[in-house]
This record gives sequence, C-alpha cells and structure tokens, in this order.
Amino acid sequence: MEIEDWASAKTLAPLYRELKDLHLLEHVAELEAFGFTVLPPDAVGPPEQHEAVREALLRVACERKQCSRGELANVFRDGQELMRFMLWDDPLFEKVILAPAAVGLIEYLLGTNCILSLCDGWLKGAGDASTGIHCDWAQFEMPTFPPEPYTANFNYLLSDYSKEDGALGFVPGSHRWRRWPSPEEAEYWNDRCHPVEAPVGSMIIWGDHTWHGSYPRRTDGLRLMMLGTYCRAHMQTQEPFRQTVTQEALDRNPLRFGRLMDVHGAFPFGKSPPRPRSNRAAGEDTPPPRRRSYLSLLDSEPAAGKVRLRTEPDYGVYDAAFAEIIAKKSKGMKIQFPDVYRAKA
Ligand SMILES: O=C(O)CCC(=O)C(=O)O
Repeated sequence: MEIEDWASAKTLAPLYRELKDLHLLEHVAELEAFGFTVLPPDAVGPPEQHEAVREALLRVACERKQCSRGELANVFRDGQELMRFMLWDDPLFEKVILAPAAVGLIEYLLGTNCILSLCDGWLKGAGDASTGIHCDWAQFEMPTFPPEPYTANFNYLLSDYSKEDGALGFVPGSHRWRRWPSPEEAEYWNDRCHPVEAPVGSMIIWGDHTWHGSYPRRTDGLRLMMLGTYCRAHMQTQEPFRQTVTQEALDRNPLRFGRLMDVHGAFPFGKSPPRPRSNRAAGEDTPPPRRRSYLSLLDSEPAAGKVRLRTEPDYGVYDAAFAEIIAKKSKGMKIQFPDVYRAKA
C-alpha cells in the first residue's frame, strides 16, 4: 500500500518509506518478532570502513592501555572491557553512530527524535570472560516494562562472531515478556542462548527488553566490537555528548548529528520562561530544524553552521522583562500543550 504522510502516524510514515527503500523492512519484522536483528556488512558500510574502524578501535585501546598492538591479546586474556566515551577519540566514530541502516532501525524502536546515550568500544580476550544474561532496561523503579523500549543498541562487529569466538547470544522472543530475567532464568539461558554468528562489519540491533549475554572466547586473539546506545529524547544520556560536542563536529556532520547530540533539547528549565533554542537566539538567520520534523537517514550534507552549540541560560535568574512579554502574549490564550497527534512537517 502507499504510505502517506498520515498525521496520526507522525514521523513514522517518512521513516517507514525510507526503511522500505533501503530494503530494511525484514529487519523491522525480526525486531518485532524476535527482539533482535543482524545487518549484514554491506548494509553497514564498505569493507574499507570496517577495516578503518577496527584499526581506530585498536589504536585507542593501545593508547588507553599504554601497550603495543602485539600486547593487547595478553592484556585482555581472561578478561573484557567496555571502553567508555569513545566518540571523540576518532572522527570515524561519528560516521559509525550515523550509519543510516542502524539508526533507521533504532529510530523505528525509539522515535525519530532519539538521542545518543553512549558510544563505547568492547574488547574481550580468550578465556573465561563472558557477559551474563540480562536486558538493558534500566528504569529500575519500573519493574514491569511498557510495550515500547526506552533504549536500543547496535553492536558493530569488528571481528568475526561465532559461539567459539565469544559471540553475543539472545533469547529470541524474550522482549515480549517485558521483565528482567530472574537469577535462575539468567543461569538457565547462559549456555542456551542463540549465538549470533556473523562476519566482521555486521551490526546487531536490539531494544532494551531483549534478554542477551555472551559466550566466553575459546579462540585466540581478541573479540572486537563497538557499541552504540540510543535513548528516548527526554532521558539522561549515559555519556556527556551534549556537554562536549564542538561546533566543528556539528558543522562537519549532517543535521541528524546535532539531534543525536541533543543540542536542541528543551530541558532543563530555569526560573525564566524558556526561550526557543534556535539559531536566531544565537543571532543567526537560519532557524534550526524543528525538533519534531523528519530528517532523512540518507542526508549526508554537512550542517555547516545550520546547527549551533547550545547556549545555557543563567538558570537561577528570573528575567522579569521577558516573562512580561510572554505573559502579555498569552493573555486570554488557552495554554497549548504539544499536539502529539499532529505530524510536524
Ligand atoms: O558482548 C557482550 O559481551 C555483551 C554486550 C552487551 O550486553 C551490550 O552491548 O549491551
């Protein structure tokens, strides 16, 4: 059928059309049915990209561990490490977190205004290290999950994955159970979960309801992976991208990157009425893209000034003059809450 811009479906309609054009609908169905899906390497990027990202990860790991390339396998023997906050360690990682197929599927799970929560490397050596069965739902005061995930991940495989290689494994269909595994269930599934066997360059995508863990690596060398976690736009991110992004990074990347960095996020409010976080506020002519508009997955044009760094107001100051203007404007007006049913084009 023809997917129109139905107001009720909001930005899901243009996203769906792009996912269809990119031949990704089968992955959407796998996410719905089983709670995870695997993108083949050619849907993620060319072989040179996989090789270059792998090299960058190894370079950063050597810098952080202060060791040579040849020593890394020993450093991680019988162990593993989630290397945190990698995004700014190599400009290549900016490309990774924008990978259209992965971000498209993640936007399907979290909404097209989702933001980046973390960007990490993961290295695991030969030996007994593994990850126990869990799910990534982290609203610990909400023990029964809503139908929708709040966060979603990609794992970008930078070495081949098999059970012997220490692959990630899933409990297919567990996302529908909408709860954490009990310790007994986690134990049960530890060596019964389905291992993802896939070549370097693949990306595994899943939402935070799906139970998963990993097998120990029984082959020599390192299992290498990059992990991206995205979250719903109202959430606190796990790593400080909004606080550390530079104007240069916003300029060299497409508009979607600024959204992923949450530079236009509305919160927090201070004492004064909130001012629109626009480029006009920064003294510029071009308005930024509206927070609710759809941004194409395929747009790769550098934003080049169209998105500006966030300017933080003095939260403790009450701007009486501005409050007066807002009060006058709204006299006799009904307070309008965002119309969640209308697509903002
Ligand atoms: O690969 C692993 O050991 C586990 C990965 C994982 O749990 C994750 O990326 O959330």
